[in-house]
Amino acid sequence: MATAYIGLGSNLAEPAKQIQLAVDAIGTVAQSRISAVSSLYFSRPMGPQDQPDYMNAVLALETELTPLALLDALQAIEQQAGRVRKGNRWGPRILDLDIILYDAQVINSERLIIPHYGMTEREFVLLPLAEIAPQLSLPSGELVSDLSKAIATNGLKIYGKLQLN
Ligand code: ATP
Ligand code: 87Y
Ligand code: MG
Ligand code: MG
Repeated sequence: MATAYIGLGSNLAEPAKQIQLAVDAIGTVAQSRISAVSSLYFSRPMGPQDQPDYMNAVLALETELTPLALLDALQAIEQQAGRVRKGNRWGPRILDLDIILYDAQVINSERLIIPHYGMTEREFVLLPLAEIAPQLSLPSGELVSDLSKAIATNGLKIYGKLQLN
């Protein structure tokens, strides 16, 4: 059994609702069980600014799926939510599910880079992750709580709670 940390993001079509629906859907993924879920966070868009504000969260998933099988399951949930990939990679989206960490594995393949390449610079990943796993270490040895204390909040705030059904 592995522990994967998944980042959730949405800035279209009632983002708070999309994040809760995604938590519900991840709860039905085969051979997997959600063991922790962060608060729901409001965040300002990072990268391209000409898009709506975001809702973000992070959850921990105990899973027997391989990293690629987990990516397939998460991409199916993105599709089911109605995500449409337009030309610009970092444009607005109804749902984004990224694998942040998968145990202490380091993966650099065409479809999958783990740890997620942006995790240490993104407050909307690090602060929710620190809420549920402050003592977690990255494969590099860095401690999540140390990284989260060093990052600017950029307006990130707790917006509400998510239900684990
Ligand atoms: P970013 O990756 O900067 O957060 P994004 O989430 O908007 O941007 P997507 O369009 O969701 O990017 O994904 C583009 C591709 O990234 C996917 O097709 C997937 O194969 C690849 N990818 C690589 N590493 C990961 C990962 N750790 N989690 C999810 N997707 C990944
Ligand atoms: N929340 C996000 O979930 C989010 N996600 C992104 C990509 O997955 C982007 C780009 C669109 N920004 C996001 N902002 C918030 N608040 C991330 C990015 C940051 C810096 C350089 C390039 C891309
Ligand atoms: Mg992303
Ligand atoms: Mg993504």
